[in-house]
Amino acid sequence: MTTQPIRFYQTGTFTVGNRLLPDSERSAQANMRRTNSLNSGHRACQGCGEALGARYAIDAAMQASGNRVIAVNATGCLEVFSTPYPETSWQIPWMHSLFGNASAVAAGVAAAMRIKNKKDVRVIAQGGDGGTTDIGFGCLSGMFERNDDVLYICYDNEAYMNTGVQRSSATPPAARTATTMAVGAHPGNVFGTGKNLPLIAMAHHIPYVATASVANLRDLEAKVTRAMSIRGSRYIHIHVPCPLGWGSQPADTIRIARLAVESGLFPLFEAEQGEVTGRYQLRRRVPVEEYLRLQRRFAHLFGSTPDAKTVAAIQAMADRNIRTFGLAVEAVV
Ligand SMILES: Cc1ncc(C[n+]2csc(CCOP(=O)(O)OP(=O)(O)O)c2C)c(N)n1
Ligand code: SF4
Repeated sequence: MTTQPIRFYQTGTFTVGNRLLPDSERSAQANMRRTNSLNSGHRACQGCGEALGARYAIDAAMQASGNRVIAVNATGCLEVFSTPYPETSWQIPWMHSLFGNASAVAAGVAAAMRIKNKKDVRVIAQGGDGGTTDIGFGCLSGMFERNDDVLYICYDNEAYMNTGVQRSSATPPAARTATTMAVGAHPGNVFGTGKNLPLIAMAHHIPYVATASVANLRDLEAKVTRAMSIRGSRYIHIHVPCPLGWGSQPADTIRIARLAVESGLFPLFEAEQGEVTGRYQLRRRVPVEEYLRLQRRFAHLFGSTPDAKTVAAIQAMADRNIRTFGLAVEAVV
């Protein structure tokens, strides 16, 4: 088949761009034989970033492994909306662990596969940010330290959504949740707390760490595919807007995810053995205000008494990310 040079933006569309690419470069979602791992009929809210991220991630993992994936799922929205017993939307071998031990259960499944000499069967553990950065953190760190052959995927919607939007250690500063200050001079989550799980994962020197976003699904698929080509512990942290918890319009999910990336608040990068090996550079840089204004959890920053100081502090966080990860186009020659 003859091919023609194509422009970057053409490949972002599944209807047109993929037909212009050689088979090997087409997205998993454009493949008619994709698994549809997380099938229709589940009960996620309209515009749920987590449902979208999980479908793309697991379909890409299935494609990369010749459909040999077992997934272990922590308690949380993804588990609850996909699998109201006795129904399930999963089309793959899938197991519900406890809230805090998905990585330990997955490590056990991987060990069982090794003992049974089924090394072609690959194991994925997945959960929300609460299940990952808080209650599951010890088990996850242990899995990294042992370098168990598991890909862990965290779907970060920045709070405990399944139980009614409580703060997690991944909730950003100033965001209002059901358990952060509702009133006062500085309502919302406090500054200076929380955890950056991708950086903590890198500190374990595991083979592969990446961040991804539903704003860039080709990049997400590529990172899952890369992770599946590696043995040992791997970690992917996916930013997934949650219309219910963030107070945003369901139709704005991708727009908001894109603004998080383009403002520098959610840097996209890859790291191997603790060293950053790739980053997504920002062709268009937007002020954080564009991202914050679309979400009611930040509405108190823009009301009748705007809180410019807090917005400036959030802007400073984005600017720091841009410097730290070299995201500005002019940063790399
Ligand atoms: C030991 C334990 N504590 C609390 C709960 C209740 N619980 C179930 S899901 C959940 C929140 C999940 O939040 P997160 O991991 O961030 O995932 P999300 O729902 O946001 O995707 C909580 C607190 C539980 N199932 N088990
Ligand atoms: S609460 Fe949020 S994460 Fe949960 S299903 Fe709804 S949109 Fe998705």
